[in-house]
Amino acid sequence: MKGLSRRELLSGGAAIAAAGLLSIDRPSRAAGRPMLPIPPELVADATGTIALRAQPGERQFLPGVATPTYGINGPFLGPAIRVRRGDTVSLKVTNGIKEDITMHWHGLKIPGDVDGSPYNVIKPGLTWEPTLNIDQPAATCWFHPHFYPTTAELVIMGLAGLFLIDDEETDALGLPSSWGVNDIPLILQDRRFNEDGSFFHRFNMVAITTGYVGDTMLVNGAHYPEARTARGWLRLRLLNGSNARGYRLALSDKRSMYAVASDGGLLSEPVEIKELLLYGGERYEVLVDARDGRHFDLVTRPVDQMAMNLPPFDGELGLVTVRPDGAEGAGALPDTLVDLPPLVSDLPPVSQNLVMEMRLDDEGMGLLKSAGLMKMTMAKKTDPAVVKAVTKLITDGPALPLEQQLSANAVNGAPFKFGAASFAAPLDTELRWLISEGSDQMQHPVHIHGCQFRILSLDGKAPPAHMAGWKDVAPIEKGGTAEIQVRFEHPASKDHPFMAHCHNLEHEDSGMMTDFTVS
Ligand SMILES: [Cu+2]
Repeated sequence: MKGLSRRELLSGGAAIAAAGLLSIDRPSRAAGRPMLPIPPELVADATGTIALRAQPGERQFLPGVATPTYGINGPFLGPAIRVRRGDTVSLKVTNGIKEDITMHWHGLKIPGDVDGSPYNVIKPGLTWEPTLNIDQPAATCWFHPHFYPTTAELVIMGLAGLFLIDDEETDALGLPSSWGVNDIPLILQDRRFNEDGSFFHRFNMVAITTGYVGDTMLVNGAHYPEARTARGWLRLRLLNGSNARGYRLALSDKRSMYAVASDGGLLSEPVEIKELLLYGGERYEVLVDARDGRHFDLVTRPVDQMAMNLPPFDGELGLVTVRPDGAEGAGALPDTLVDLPPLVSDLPPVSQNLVMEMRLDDEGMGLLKSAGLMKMTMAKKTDPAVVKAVTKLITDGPALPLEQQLSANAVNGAPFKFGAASFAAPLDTELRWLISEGSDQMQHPVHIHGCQFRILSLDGKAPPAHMAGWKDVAPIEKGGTAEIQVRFEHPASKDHPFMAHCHNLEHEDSGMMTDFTVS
């Protein structure tokens, strides 16, 4: 087994700490646990400009181990960009690392030429300056590179940040809004470390099948941190910024969460939930009643996703401890939120199918099966020998030749190809699209650029209430389907098309992506 266990890292850490090598960036600590890092808010300057710089860095995620990283305006992850509906902002994105990147504004309704797709390449040392007209409801969006085919690795290294949109309607609701005090961003990511402390990443047969399988959770770039918050109602802004892992989130003391917003903005009314499935790329805002001041953990429970129940994900796992022991914060749970436009009753028939397709999954699944993974999953009991064998496949399986990687997965019968402009969609028209998958049964959180859509049905049934608002990710799994109502309000040309792709970043980087024009 190549990867070090956490215990090995911890014991190794003691020796390195004793040697005095502690001058590197690390989340601040209280009583042995890191404090939850809060990404700094970044608003436009007096000229309407927001400057971002992707740069290399180093961070200590686990005691005594330095990990080379990328970050945006810092060593790991990025700031929380904050704009208002109606703003025009000029982004200046400088590439300070030694490889090509792009910067995609995930969830923003903007034209294809400023979208930051694989077509908006920023070469090392250069600056990209798109102007964004913000005209959509308040939402928790995010940004990350979308360079093909290295998005997965760039995100693992740390390039990602939040992109918050405010508007008057939301201001008037009196939601908890004190950043880092009772309005708490939580970026969930899993990682695995090599022996030298660097992030593990390898495009092998397991990666193109299951996507990245980490064994260490980071929240805002800290492992199992503690958040000291206000007492009262808390607003948790949840982002699944993981490459491939889905979460089954709950609170450790079984208290309720009240979903108030999905990917693209507020719901019509709060939805009480005890568990929240959070797929790759998705965001939800939930309110939690912490008026009692008692601490609790945000936990994830075992998910029904291939290879994602290896330890420590084989039981309930604490992600962050919330200690609401500060002064009483302002804000409460409203009875109602916003008037969502009703779904269109005379929607036309399906005009576009998006079929996620896996071409080497039999091979990948075969490897996992012979290592005993399916049997262990069915038995719902962790077997150390199987864990060891599967972990060896994850860490030691040989990297695929690039040509094989790029043809491993596909959408609508073809792996992604630059310049294909695979289909065209009409501007300003309500459309019905159908998202499905081939015979692979795997999980595909499908993301569509340039829009916020509504899920009409999941597997033929109405979506749960918390998924009935604005979405830009439609998760399908186990041969499932998602029917959506979508409208494009901005153009995308053949030179700068919109993308539709699986947000499992290893699937995306191995061809499960297509592009389309809007005019
Ligand atoms: Cu996928």
